[in-house]
Amino acid sequence: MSSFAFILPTWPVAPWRDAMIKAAPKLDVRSWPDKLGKVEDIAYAAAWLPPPDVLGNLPNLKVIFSLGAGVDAILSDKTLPKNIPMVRVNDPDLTNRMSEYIVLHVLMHHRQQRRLDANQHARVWDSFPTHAARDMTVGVMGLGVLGQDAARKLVMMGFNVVGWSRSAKQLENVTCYAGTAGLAEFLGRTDILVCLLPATTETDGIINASLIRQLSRKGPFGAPILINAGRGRQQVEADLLNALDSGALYAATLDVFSKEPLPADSRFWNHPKVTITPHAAADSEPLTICSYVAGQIARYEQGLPLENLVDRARGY
Ligand code: NDP
Ligand code: OXD
Repeated sequence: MSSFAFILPTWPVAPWRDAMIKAAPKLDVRSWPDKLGKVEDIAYAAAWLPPPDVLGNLPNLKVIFSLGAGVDAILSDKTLPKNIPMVRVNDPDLTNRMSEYIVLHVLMHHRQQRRLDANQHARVWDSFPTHAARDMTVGVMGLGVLGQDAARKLVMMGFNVVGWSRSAKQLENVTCYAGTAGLAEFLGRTDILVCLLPATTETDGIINASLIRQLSRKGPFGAPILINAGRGRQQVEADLLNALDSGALYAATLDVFSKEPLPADSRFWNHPKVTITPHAAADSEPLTICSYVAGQIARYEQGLPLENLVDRARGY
């Protein structure tokens, strides 16, 4: 019988074991570090933030599963065995959760909910003017599984939506830009920048002072807004803080940070223009994700191609 192992140093493993046993009752489910058994037995491993060396020490591993959509943490393991296929999560449940988050935070900024909250606390009845969604252009960086779904839902809400990706895309009612050649025009139209890019060497530090300078200042608030639910590595945090302090950025919602958990002494915590969420934009729900993983294992054992394979050379 094939054995399967979870490697989840930062998550409680019990709900995942229970879910996997439910999703694949015939699978021998183990977990690192204490319930791994003989390393030779493990054919399948599912990981989130695995420590280096663990995957590399499973000599008979056939498939690696990332329990998240992003695979940067697994790929950063220098001891990762080469030539073993890696499957990442692409599931409607996770996609819907991310789109809820993006729509929620675009609307929060657009309708100035934080100003309303502050007014309520101060018992101030201030019915200030608002503007239409069509007056706001949301630019989605990363038009993959998550970016495309968020873009479609923002279009449904009435926003102008533009998008940017590595290769050219066609999306109904979304003006799409691609590559370095398309970046400046994309940024120049963007009032609210949504980042749903993977963390790769090409996207590291992409949200920096130069990028912020290129964003539109013609929107309703006269300065752009940032929503980053991609990865913390993509933002130069000193540049973000400077831009927020100077007014070059009107506000930001940040779900991801260069160091997670965000250190208690970070200036982001109590910055008046910043909304923080703890890398929780789109949770991986154990039973949903385990059913997806079990489905991929069944495909593999029937000789069918695995789906949502990571392109290691590309980095996502
Ligand atoms: P996909 O691989 O489906 O999409 C990635 C998109 O980014 C693609 O459109 C790709 O372009 C584009 N892209 C990659 N590199 C570049 C580049 N150098 N320049 C321009 N565009 C680029 O990923 P998902 O949509 O599933 O997920 C995106 C990311 O979201 C994950 O990698 C993860 O970091 C983050 N995430 C965060 C979560 C959270 O809770 N905060 C939860 C889940 C994911 P192309 O289409 O041409 O390949
Ligand atoms: C991620 C995820 O990649 O939670 O961040 O799926």
